[in-house]
Amino acid sequence: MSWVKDRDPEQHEFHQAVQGVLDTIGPVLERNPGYRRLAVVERIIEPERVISFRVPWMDDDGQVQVNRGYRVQMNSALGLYKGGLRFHPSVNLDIIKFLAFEQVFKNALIPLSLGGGKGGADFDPKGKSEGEIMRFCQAFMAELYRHIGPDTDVPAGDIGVGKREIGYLFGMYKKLGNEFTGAFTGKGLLWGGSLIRPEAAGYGMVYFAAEMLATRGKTLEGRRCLISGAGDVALFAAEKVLELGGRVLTLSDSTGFIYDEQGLNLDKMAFVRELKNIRRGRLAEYGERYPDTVYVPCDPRLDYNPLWSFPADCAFPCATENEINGKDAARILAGGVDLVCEGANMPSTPEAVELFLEHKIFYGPGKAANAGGVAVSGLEMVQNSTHLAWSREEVDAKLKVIMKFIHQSCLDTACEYGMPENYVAGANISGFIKVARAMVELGLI
Ligand code: NDP
Ligand code: 2IT
Repeated sequence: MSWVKDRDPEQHEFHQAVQGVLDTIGPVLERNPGYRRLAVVERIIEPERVISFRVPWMDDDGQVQVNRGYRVQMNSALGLYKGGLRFHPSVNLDIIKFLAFEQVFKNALIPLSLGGGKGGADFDPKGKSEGEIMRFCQAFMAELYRHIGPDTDVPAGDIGVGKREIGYLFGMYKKLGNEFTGAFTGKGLLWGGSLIRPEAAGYGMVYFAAEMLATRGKTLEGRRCLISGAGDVALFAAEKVLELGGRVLTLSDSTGFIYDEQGLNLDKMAFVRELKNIRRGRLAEYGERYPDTVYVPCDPRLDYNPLWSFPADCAFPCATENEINGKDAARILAGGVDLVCEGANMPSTPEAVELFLEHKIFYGPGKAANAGGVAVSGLEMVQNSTHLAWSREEVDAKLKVIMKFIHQSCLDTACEYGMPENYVAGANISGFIKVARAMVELGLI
């Protein structure tokens, strides 16, 4: 870690992600002493390639704006670079490196051969016109197109990049290359997308939670669930929780959260979808539409998020990194939660993770629990390369099988390495072993 920190002292999220993995892979290094001489760990930590570029574009007033774009091609030992693009003002090299690092291990857990990468820009899509979004996406792709391709690097969405942005990005890629290839996933259904891709991370996360509960003969039926976020991952997770008989009490966006003691139902979900996806509004409107609910605006003076303080059985963080700190974790436990499953990437701080592990609750780390998104991206690539389009039922059935497989490998690996039911160790060790073995077999490249 001191080597990692000395090289890039400012990259705190990246350090956190690396530390999380290093904390658990000691037993693998003991069993494979040769990995030290081959510097396998150092090579996994160092990105294969970092691309950083200028994105100049013109806003609606004719003013030229300049943003920064990134693609971190982290590791291609298992396959082409695969991972999403994030457009958010907080994006910097640190954030993209942490996400790319997590993606390598996540992709290694799914039963498809995919390497890992991540990209994005410090562009804020909020408040931008349709024309500005399109011009930004085109300007971003004017550079990124030369670094990606269906056999090299296949991006997808993440925060701030949904079907609309992927449309403009893919459209520009197609024009520049004069080729219609599967160089993106999360595409629209008319132009090569897969059914269930938008749902996949949220549905898959809930399937993972159901698998964890099933190990002790439990189900989601009647369970009170706290969910953060109101994007694709959160809303499809909420939909699946409802389908499996659970109760959804909360949702949040970047301005605040709602607590609905009666629980959301399909009508309320339809309202939120229209509000967030079509009108791109704020959850405060939910509080106005359903007066029996509580809307709590974000309070930057608080060092905890009151969303996590309500009595509940499950917590599903689906918004962003480090959204659950040690204080939140203590409140989650005090409220009776016995299952935390992560839709977001690295949403729990190290202090929170430590508390969850210490209390031996069900804890599904993001790199295992939210892998359904990239897994269905992989299925989209299979459909593209065979020119087939599978039905909803077919894709959903495959997603379920994949989540069951990931859950079982985490469980088996954790057991094999003497840490039964520790999904953090299970996920990190399973992913690490697969990538490390491939790197050794491919030689020093
Ligand atoms: P979206 O952009 O669709 O939604 C993100 C949601 O989180 C929005 O409700 C947003 O609020 C809120 N949010 C974002 N940043 C912050 C912040 N800094 N503070 C508070 N709230 C915030 O993204 P996704 O649903 O796709 O992604 C959510 C998480 O899931 C991310 O961690 C992502 O990396 C991860 N993930 C995504 C996958 C995918 O395929 N999309 C797959 C696996 C994981 P607002 O509505 O105000 O913008
Ligand atoms: O974090 C993630 O796994 C994603 N944003 C999805 C990546 C993908 O390539 O589908």
